[in-house]
Amino acid sequence: MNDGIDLDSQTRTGLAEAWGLGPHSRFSTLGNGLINRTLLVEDGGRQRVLQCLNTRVFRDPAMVIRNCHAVTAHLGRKRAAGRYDYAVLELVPTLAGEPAARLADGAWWRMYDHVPDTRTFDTADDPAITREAGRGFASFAAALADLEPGAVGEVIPHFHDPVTRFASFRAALDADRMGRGAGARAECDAALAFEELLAHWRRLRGAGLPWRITHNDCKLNNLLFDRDNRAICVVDLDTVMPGTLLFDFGDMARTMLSPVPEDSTELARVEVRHGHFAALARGYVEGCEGQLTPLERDNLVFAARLVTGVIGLRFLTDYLDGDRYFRVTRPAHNLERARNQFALLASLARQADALQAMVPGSA
Ligand code: GN1
Ligand code: MG
Repeated sequence: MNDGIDLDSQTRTGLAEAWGLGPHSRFSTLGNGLINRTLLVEDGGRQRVLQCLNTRVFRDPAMVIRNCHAVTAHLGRKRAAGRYDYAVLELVPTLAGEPAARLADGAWWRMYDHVPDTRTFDTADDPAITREAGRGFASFAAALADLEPGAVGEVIPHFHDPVTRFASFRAALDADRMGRGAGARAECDAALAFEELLAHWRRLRGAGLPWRITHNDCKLNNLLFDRDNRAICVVDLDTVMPGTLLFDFGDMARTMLSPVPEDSTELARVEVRHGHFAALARGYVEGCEGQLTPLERDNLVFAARLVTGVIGLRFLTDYLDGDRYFRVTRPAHNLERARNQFALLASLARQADALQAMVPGSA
């Protein structure tokens, strides 16, 4: 098989045996996730998505698979009953009837049906896309509101927890194991300033911020669109676990409000676009179908700041640590990502009040 993809023959054989793939199946790379490896496999005219779970990040792969199964089954039932308007990812069981395959080298793989005729965006050019995305991700979380809480476990403890992420950054800066701290002085100073957001976060937790089942990776490119730019299907369900809607809204904001992607070095262009914020807030509030509480609604801009800052901290921490977590394609990639996110954080901070006033129903 010569499909130009770097996949060793043992893995090809293992996948073919697990799912009964034909000898002429072709593999290609799909998407641009920073953690898992995703492939498209074409087998006799059928397209499927294969994904290898990064088990350094997802320490309990069986829990990830169980969560995905619980979520897709729940959404599938809702869709069948006409209560969920979006397509639902379908896990394709192995020939042995398992939801995932564990190959001889220990790697965990699972297969999804490919949703045809769809595309993704890394940035939103048109506010109509931003509004669609806000509504799509909100509908996803709203549809999970009646999923039994115990059905979904915490796959990565403290994943978005800003207190833990800040502490990890401080530890990486103190250790400075690669000697990169001095060259990242300005970014480290921006990261240290993030601490001022923690007091408000603690207040929100104390004020009863609702804990729900959330997606936790609501980047714009985790939503499939059709050719008419309608949102079709939420993907990348690995981090679905207990959290707050603020985590989801924050990730949407950080990937839709700026005109350039999270690793762009064109910092002068990193600026919140008001039209996109208004579209996002509107789509999001619509998609939540009344489930958003006043406390959540009044903290949507705070959410954008919090998550943008947390992701900036994570990129910078990984840079200081020697790029061991996020996939990088150039030496200072994580530092550039951090710089970009801190520029966006500064823009959000400057405009916070004006933006929050655009949220429908905001106090
Ligand atoms: C990772 O793998 P991907 O690209 O979907 C990360 C997210 C970050 C994102 C930054 C499990 O998501 O939290 O926001 O990179 N996922 C995990 O692009 O850490
Ligand atoms: Mg992801």
